[in-house]
Amino acid sequence: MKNPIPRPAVGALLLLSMAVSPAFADGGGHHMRLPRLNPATPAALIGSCEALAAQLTALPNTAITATGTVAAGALSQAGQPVPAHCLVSGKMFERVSPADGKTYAIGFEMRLPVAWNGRFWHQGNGGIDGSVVTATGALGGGPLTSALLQGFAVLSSNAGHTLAQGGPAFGLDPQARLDYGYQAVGKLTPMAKQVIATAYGKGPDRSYFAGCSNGGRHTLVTAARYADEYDGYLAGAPGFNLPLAALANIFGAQRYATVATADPSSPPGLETAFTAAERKTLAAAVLNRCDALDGAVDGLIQDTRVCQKRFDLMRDVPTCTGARDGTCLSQAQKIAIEPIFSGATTSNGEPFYAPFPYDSGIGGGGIPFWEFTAPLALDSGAVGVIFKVPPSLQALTNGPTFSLTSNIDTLLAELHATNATFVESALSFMTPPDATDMNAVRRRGAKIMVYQGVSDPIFSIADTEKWFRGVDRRSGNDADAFVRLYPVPGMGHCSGGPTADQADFITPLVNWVERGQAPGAIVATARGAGNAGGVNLEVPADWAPDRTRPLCPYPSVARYNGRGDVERAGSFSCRPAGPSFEHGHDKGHDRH
Ligand SMILES: [Ca+2]
Repeated sequence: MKNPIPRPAVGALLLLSMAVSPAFADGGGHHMRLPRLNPATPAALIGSCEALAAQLTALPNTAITATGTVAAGALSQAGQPVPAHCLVSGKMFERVSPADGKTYAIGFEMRLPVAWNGRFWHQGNGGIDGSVVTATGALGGGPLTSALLQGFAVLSSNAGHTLAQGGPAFGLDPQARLDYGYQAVGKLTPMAKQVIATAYGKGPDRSYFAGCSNGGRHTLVTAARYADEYDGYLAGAPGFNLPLAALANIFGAQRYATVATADPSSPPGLETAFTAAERKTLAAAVLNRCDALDGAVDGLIQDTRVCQKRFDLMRDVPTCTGARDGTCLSQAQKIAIEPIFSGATTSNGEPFYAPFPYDSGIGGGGIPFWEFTAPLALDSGAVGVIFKVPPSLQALTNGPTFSLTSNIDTLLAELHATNATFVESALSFMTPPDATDMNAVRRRGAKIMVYQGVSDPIFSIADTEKWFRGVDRRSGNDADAFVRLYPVPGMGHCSGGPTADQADFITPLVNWVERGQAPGAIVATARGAGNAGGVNLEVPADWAPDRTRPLCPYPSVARYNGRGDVERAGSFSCRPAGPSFEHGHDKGHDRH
């Protein structure tokens, strides 16, 4: 159902070719066939891994520090042994910072399968980077597969700094900020392709970029900045507005602090504002109002956008008449919490980040970290030291005080600011330069797949949906030809929550890029007891442990067919959704 909508001039031909043909219209309204990219072809590693080091001495600005063979089965993923590969470690652009005297470099590793599938996979990592995470190309909770398992050559990097040198303190060095934002990717990409060409006798036939959270941000930033270099993008929970989302999380902490019953600056003080029992009470109230909208009372809300119209925090959650006991929210709590969901604003009511939808995962186990710990321990350092101009040393030495007492309007202005030292603002170096203009990706014949938890508490699915609609507009209503967004009901940030979150996005992406097979619904499995990829303890006890659901491409949603086993994806179909989230819940968040 997500094939291109037939257009009159080419309708009949299009219908015949829909199964294999990606699209026909460009953004200017001209009908044109988007390029079809040829499938990658396999190759084998030439010679020994150990001998490779001697062949890589002439790489510009690069030092290879180690190469070594990793035997088959030394790593495992998704319960499967990873095939034999060559591990190449190195660093690029090593330098001493004039700002802080520390040594910086873009550290990386590449894992090159002996039996290679002809493809390059650039793994974007999460958080504030700073670690060379093992280059397996795995995504999501309990992944079914990984890029390395499938035979990709995989690159992972620290994006230009090491956490061991002081966490967010790298933000004091202007170049380290830019490398983290986008420049490390720009420097690593040609190096990695050259390593691959040396190792296999040919460069990658097809190149992919993927990651979740900040890795999803890297993915969409790369799509915007380096569209000539990649053919496929897989973005999980893309924090493409990361500086604004981080500030929105600080805004949330300041709201929670108004109703905390213990010192909000030290754990678990902030959480006393909205306890685990109270979050479960809210989730139950949302389910009570919205679970049946999709035809199945099953603990999942597929019709997120209609739910936002139906659910009312003030009306649908009991208001405490006496002391708080977990089964109600006080009027003061409701007033404190509502703006966190309706979307962070400046002091005069101007929205600066998206609203967050009410969903079944609000009571999930990953929520308190993002809502109560992160604003004081992560967002403080990110906003205060890495993003804003000028940086604030208080954010390094006392994150809680920084986040709980800083003026939101001032911080927002500082995310946009530059000075003589920091010549690029956070909103420039961290975000895609023009996020909804993905036409260079489209014209190349490349494809973008995005997935995100509806209950993600740090990057809002509403922000990503708005991005998708923007991409659609900017491409002449042609987003279907090259972008898919898969909301995952109940899922928190990247994985987990009361949800079915185990799915393979890699295979459908490759099939779309290289075979023109546009993806429709993707089946996701709940990771209940016995799951080989890693059990998710939040799968409700009354679900089949291996419950399956179709993940439906936005804007369609999964609806129960009215018959068939409610535990099986086959009993659901992707259907048009109700009115959009914003149309039904319009509080002015769609401003540009
Ligand atoms: Ca339901």
